[in-house]
Amino acid sequence: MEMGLTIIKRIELAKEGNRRELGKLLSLIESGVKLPINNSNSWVLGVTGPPGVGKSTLIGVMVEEWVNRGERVAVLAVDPSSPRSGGALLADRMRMSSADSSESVFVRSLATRNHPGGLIPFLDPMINLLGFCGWSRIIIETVGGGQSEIRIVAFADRVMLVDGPDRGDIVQAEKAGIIELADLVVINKSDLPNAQNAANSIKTSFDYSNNNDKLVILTSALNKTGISELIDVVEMLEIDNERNSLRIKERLLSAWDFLLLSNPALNDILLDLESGRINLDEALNRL
Ligand SMILES: Nc1nc2c(ncn2[C@@H]2O[C@H](COP(=O)(O)OP(=O)(O)OP(=O)(O)O)[C@@H](O)[C@H]2O)c(=O)[nH]1
Ligand SMILES: [Mg+2]
Repeated sequence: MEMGLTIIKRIELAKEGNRRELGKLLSLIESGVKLPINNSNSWVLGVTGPPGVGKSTLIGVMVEEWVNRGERVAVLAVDPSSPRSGGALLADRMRMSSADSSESVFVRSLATRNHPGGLIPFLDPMINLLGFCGWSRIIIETVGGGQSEIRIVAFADRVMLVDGPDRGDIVQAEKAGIIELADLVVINKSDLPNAQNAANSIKTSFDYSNNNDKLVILTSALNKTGISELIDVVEMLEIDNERNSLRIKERLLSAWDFLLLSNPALNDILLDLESGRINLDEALNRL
């Protein structure tokens, strides 16, 4: 019971703003410990998009704006492609800003390679803990355009897709189905040529599809333009029912996959399938 006491004490400290304890609790969650916390009203924004479009930089300037508005912001950077461009970059940026604001920012990197079954089972408990500890804005950054990124952003109830001035990337996102989950599309690097054209052509393609309620916004994280407007828009987003049910379905599929992948009989069943001793139906029954 010593263990339980310690965890409760840790949660208390983390709630008082102790970041070390918060970090430890997040590690405990990653190692499979369930925390005795009931909280389901965290504010979460998922940010995704192709590598290098400026997601981390953009999140950094958004965080500054949020902190200026009195929010406490926690960022979960999932699989940062390099330590420099992921959590570390954000952490550096925050260290450069005033000590006061760094109290209001918490950044944590998460690597899927540490978790063969994926991060999915830990996201909800992490989000709950952060919300419980008073982090009023929680951001999840993921890189790429594959199934696992969709699965991760589905844990956010607001989703922002970031792209660059090159329209090719958005086509990938369309194929992967990320667009369906996104509430808004941000074309970052608006300081570069073609950004306005890219935004226009995306808007046009939305008008011809089922996406005409989706907003397209231009920002330059580098020059800090469009940031305040972007925050205004994100703050006003209403939870969309149709997108929400898509997200909930993704969460259920994730949980289902995890259950399957963590079944202790899985390896034996796979071997039996391979050797032809059983068929798929029999495998399902055994699972
Ligand atoms: N010109 C310009 N460059 C930018 C802008 N925002 C970010 N960059 C640059 O783009 C590069 C990638 O930025 P990151 O913020 O690391 O991009 P990311 O999307 O987080 O990258 P990954 O996490 O690796 O996918 C860096 O060199 C940034 O300085 C912008 O608004 N304009
Ligand atoms: Mg990044």
